[in-house]
Order: sequence, then C-alpha cells, then structure tokens
Amino acid sequence: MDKIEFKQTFIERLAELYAMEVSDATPIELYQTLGSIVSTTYTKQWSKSWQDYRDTKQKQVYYFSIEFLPGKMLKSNLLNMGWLEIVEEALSELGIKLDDLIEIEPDMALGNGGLGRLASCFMDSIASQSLPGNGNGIRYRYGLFKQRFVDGHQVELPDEWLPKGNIWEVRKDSKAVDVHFGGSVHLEEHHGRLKPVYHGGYTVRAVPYDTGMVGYKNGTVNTMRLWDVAIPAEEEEHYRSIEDRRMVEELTSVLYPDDSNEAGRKLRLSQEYFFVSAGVQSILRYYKNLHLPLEQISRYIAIHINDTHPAMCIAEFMRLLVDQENLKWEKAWRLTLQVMSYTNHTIMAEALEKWSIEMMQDVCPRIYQIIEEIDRRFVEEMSTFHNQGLIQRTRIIQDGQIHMAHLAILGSHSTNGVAKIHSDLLKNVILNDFYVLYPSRFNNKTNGIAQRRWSQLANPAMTKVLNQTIGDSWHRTPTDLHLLMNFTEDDEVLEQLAAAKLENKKRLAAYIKEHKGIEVSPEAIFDVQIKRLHAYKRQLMNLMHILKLYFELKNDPKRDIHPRVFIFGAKAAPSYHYAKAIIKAINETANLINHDPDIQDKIKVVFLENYNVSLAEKIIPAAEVSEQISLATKEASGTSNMKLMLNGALTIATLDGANIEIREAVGEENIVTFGLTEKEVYRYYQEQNYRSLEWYHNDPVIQRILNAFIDGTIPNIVNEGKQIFDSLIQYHDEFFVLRDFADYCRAQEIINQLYQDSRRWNQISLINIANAGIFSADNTVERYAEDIWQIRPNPSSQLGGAAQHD
Ligand code: CJB
Repeated sequence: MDKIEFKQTFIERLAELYAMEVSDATPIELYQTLGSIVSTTYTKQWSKSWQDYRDTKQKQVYYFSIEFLPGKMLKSNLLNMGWLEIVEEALSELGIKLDDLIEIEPDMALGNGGLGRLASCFMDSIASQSLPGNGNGIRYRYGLFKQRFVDGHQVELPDEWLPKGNIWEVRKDSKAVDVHFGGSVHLEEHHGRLKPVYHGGYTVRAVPYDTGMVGYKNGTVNTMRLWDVAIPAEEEEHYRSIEDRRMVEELTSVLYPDDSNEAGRKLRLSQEYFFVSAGVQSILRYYKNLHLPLEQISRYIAIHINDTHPAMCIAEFMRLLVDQENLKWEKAWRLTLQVMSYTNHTIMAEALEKWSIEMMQDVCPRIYQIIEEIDRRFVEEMSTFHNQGLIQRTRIIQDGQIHMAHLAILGSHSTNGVAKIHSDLLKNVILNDFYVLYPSRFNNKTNGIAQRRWSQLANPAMTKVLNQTIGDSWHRTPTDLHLLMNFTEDDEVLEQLAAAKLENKKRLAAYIKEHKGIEVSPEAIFDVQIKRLHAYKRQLMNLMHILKLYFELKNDPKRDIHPRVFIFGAKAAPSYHYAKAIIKAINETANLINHDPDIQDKIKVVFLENYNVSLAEKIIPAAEVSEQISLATKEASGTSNMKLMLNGALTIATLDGANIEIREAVGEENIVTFGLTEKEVYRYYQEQNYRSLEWYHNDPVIQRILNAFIDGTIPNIVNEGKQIFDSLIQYHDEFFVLRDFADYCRAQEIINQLYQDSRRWNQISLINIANAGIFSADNTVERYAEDIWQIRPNPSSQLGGAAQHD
C-alpha cells in the first residue's frame, strides 16, 4: 500500500465506521480507524498462515504461559507489516500525529514482569522467524495493577483495560471448550478398562479470544489465544445464585500481582487448570481434525510449559489420551514426554510452586488421580535405583504436597534454564537429583528480547544513525549490529550516537518534568534500575550508594562528581511489605535530596510511577548506566540488561544471570562488574559465616548510611526504615547487601571516572550496541525450535523460511 492509497483508505474507513471526516474525529476515533485498517489487512495473512500450517500439516508449538505482557501493539504491528513510515507520513499529511494515536492504546499488561514480557518477546520472534507457533494464556479482565504513589507509598489501582476496547482480539465462540471443576471421581470398569465417573462439580465454558501475532515483513501471522470464562447456556440452572456466578467470573478476573510467590490460593490453581484444560483440549480437537493417527501426535504438536504454572498440561494431556481417547497409559506417557517441554525461570525456593493434595483434589480431582498415578509409577520404575533417597526427593508428591516443578521435569523431555549460569545451577545444585536421573533432558536457552521493539520502535534516533552507518540488515539479522565494530574509532559516528542519546535524554527529562515536577539536566548521567522490586534485586544497595554520595556532598559540596540522575521504575507485589518499604524509602530520599540546595543538582533521584512496557520504551533509550546488581545466583537471567545494552547503556553488574554473557560479548573493559561470585556466595552458604553485623561495625560508611534509615535523617520512614535496618542486621542481610556494598561503590566510582572521558564513554556505548545482537529473541526462539520443539519455518512464508535482508 502506498501513501496515497493509505490516505484514501483511511478517509473511507473513517467514513464507514463513524460517518465522519478527519477534522471532526477525536483521537479515539482516529485510532480505531487506523487499528481497523491494520487488523483487517493482516487478517488475510492470518488465515493464510494457519491454513498453511493445517493444510501442510506442519508441526506447531503451543507456548503455555499464565502471563503475556505485549504492551501496545499498534506501532509494532505497523513496523512488522512494513507500514510504519508510510502511515506516519500519510497521517501527518492528514494533520494527524501517529504518536497521539499510539497514546490512546492501553498497555496490554497481562503479566507481572520478566516472565510475561519474555513470552511476548517470543511471540514476536516466533512469528518473525516464520515459525508455526501459538500462545495460550488467560484473558484477564484486569491486568497488573496501576501503581500510584501517595505520600511516597505505593498504592494499587485496578487496571481496567478492556472497557477502552481491544481492537486486536477476535472472540471465537465456535472454538469454545468446556472445563470441568470440582466434584469427585471414581473409577469403574468398562469393557475391561477403568473409566472415570464424575459426580457433582461444575462445568464452565472457556471462550477463546485470538490476537494476531504479526511477523516482521514475512507475511506470517500467528495466534495468541487467551481464554475467557462464560457460563454454558445449558448449565444456567446450576448458576442461579450471585455467589455461584461470581465464582465463575472470578476465574479470569485478575492477574495475580506477584511475580514469584503465590501463597497457594485456590483461585490461582483454578486459573491454572482453566487455561491448561482449555488449551490442551483445543489442541487435541485440532489434531483430530487432521485425521492423523494419535500415536503420531508428537510429530505435529509441541507444548511448552512456561514456568510451572501450566505444568498440569502433562496430567491434562494424559487424561485426554487415556480417558477420552482410550490409549494405554504407557503409550500415552511416551507421547506426553515427547510433546511436553518446560522452562524454569528462577531458583528462588518460594517461587517453586507446590499445591496441597486437598486443594488439588478439590479443584480438579481427576488431575490429582493422574498425578498420583504418575508419581506411583515413577517410584515403582525406580525401585531398583541404587539411591532411594534421591527417588524420594524427586517424587512429585511429598509430605502432602504436589511439587509442580517435579511434575514438569518428570513429564517432559526438556528442562531448560534461561542463562548459562542459571542452567548450570539447575543441573549442578537446584535440580541436581533430576539431572542425575535424566542428564539429557537438561539444556540452556539464554533469554532474548524483541530486538526491533527495543530499538526501531523505542529508539528511532539511534536507529537512524545505525541505518546510516551499517545499513539495515540488522533489522532482520540482529547480529549484523556487529558491523558497528568497524566504527569504534570513527568520531563522526560516535558523536552521532551520542547526539541520539542526548535527544532521548531530553525527551525523558521532559517526561520527568511533566510527571514528577522534577527538573533534571540532560547533561547528567542517566542511571537506570528498572525491574520488579525484590530484595534479591537489591534496589536497596542502589539507594545506599545514593545516600553515600549525598553525605559526601553534604560534607564537601565541592566534591567532584559528574551530575547523575538515578532513575527507578518498579512495582512491588501488594502483599510484599518489605519491597513497599523500600519504595517508600527511595521516594523519601528522593524528596530529601532533590530539594537540598547544598547538592546543587549534582544528584537527582526520580522514581517513575507505574513502570510498564510503555514506560520502559521511554526510559531505556535514554539510559546510560544499566543497574544489574542482583546477588550472584539469584537473577535467573534478566532481560532489561539486554534491552539497556542494545540502547547503548553501560552495565554495572554482578556476575549473575545473563550479565555474565553480556560481559563475554562486550569484553571486560566495556562493562563494570563487582561483587561476590557464585562460588563465593555458595561458600558463605556452606560455611555459614557471613556476619552482616560485623560489616556494619567495621565500616563507618555503612554505619552512617544504615543509621540514616532509623535516626530521622531520611524523614517519614519510622516503620519502613526500621524494617529495612532490621533486615540487614537482625535478619542477617539475606542478599549480602553489606558484603557487596564497598565493591559496588568502587564500581560506581569507575563509572564516574569513565564518564569524564566522553570519547571513551561513547566507544563503550557503541560496543555495547554492536554486541547486543546475540541477545535477540529471534536467535533464542530458533534454538528452542531446533533443539526442543523440532519445528521448522513455514516454507511458504514470504521469506520461504530463510532469513533475507530488507
Ligand atoms: N521471573 O518474572 C519472573 N517471574 C517468576 O515467577 C520467575 C522468574 C523472571 O523471568 C525472566 C525471564 O526468564 C528472567 O529474566 C528473570 O531473571 C526472572 O526473575
């Protein structure tokens, strides 16, 4: 479509939809019009993609995830369709600013953080690589809460995103399936086989809403299928009371706002079974329509379990094969192993899901029976194994609880971690017992990011410089960013990149001014920590360093530091009081420092509210320092580290997660690392000889800083300050903040020094961009496709499955 054609279509569509002319239409009407043109256009390719998959019987993967975090989709759809520039220009000729329309779209925030965002990055890359792959999840009516600060405290407001209209989804009543909950099940003999007989319980209808996942300029449009709940018409009489109806509606009402620790609640388990059962049933229905033998299903279908939340896929698949399709258990089990694969995203014990037997029996009794049988057979099969202690430790059911990670590992052919160090820890420490039993199941797949969103969409200024310098092959082949390494000594390119960064910083400064009323200088270093608020991510250590600088400047206002703006973005789980205390402490410190005339604007602290995908797109292009400071071993991978690197920020990092691979990629001189290593952390655990109190007593700087939390230096944090202080002293500083603090300050001083040499800084920035290509999710999903899912690019995609340059 060219510009003239587009303008014509736009004017016509606006008239069709609203009987209006451009000059009369509101931004919402204009947005809806544009969205309608975009979606009706890709719909043709959407049907072609799934028809191709069906007609040529291509193997497809289904990515089951309880969270998807796509953010806004208008601009990324335009980019992937190859329309972005034309549309922007055409609209501008009609007197419309594309950016104003983009603002209208609500962020689709059906995820908490890294895990959900990764799922969406994968959806983009799977489509962009012409891979036959679909998402399967829940259509929550309320996404992740909106965060507001009131007197520095986090307050959570509901995220009502649907009433504003979601132009991308298509409801498909004809594809609905029923999901049965509760009641009881007993087994009866039927033609020589045991068959389940259900008593009581209730049935709900799962209705899919499909969203097209548009691939990058390749004609592929895949499906993200999110399930909503409805009461089946024929079951109406069972749902007479308001209570009963509410119970059903609740199923897809809210996303649990905790990204790592769900306190075993029944509703959560019901949500898990709901989207698992709906998804697996619809896959099987599709497969049966292909009229292929059931025994061959693993040649055509792969199911991926994203963290343990969808681990019941294994038992549900067994249920359908055995109860419904009458397959023998052994055969069904073999197929299940071949079809299923699992990703682990964390080693934090509290995030490893466990459910009580009673609760699972209550929610899905047949699934419980099947898990019990899987467990029984595992123990039986392993009865001659020399180490029976190991078998007891790896069982699914232990001490009245069902261990979902055990189910996921024992019931699948692949378990992967999300960065080298994380996968090694799984093999050697956390899941070592399983590794001993099934070494070939374990593998690593380092995370990746949707490269184009985090560069072309978020950072047009940098993109322009890159395109002029190295051409645009990196759009499709992100490792071509490496061509930039030819320009490390090219002053013009270095300066152009620096100018792009400055432009982005000015934009962010304006945003900060508008939203926080804080004046920040674009000449200052923009230092960024954006991620969920967690003790292990150590936002507290960042705050302590800020306080250190503050006290130094108070003592000596002439102290020579380059002005720095410390920018935070982070939501805390509503029930995570410690994390909320840290938010309050950061906000109060910001108030204190930002208004202190002695500081002369040398440091500013900005905590931006409601960190989400859209805000990340504003912050990341302007960032110069990327704070990746988790305690070594605790951050499985991290993905903001990759996004910030791609945008030319220098990483200050512990040797944790993917930071280690970033260091390998850029070289030691282009990253600043500090802190305990994995080995040192484990030595402390073994020898149990970390005494945080000693670090407090022996270090006057630490003393001064920690006292500030309890002596009124930081105002209005009587309770929060005490909680923080106690966590470090009385509760022994679980994440070694005091132990790593001095080394962190040393690393920060290196950054301060490096920044004085702007040429060197610009080189580091360029080298980071140049080496970010390997962290593209395009690359990551290709590895999944080849090693785990065994799926191939659609041969009849416009690219013929092969990577081509634009
Ligand atoms: N992660 O966001 C979550 N939620 C969890 O419950 C467990 C882990 C994060 O997943 C990301 C994607 O793999 C990782 O990069 C990150 O380190 C991890 O904390």
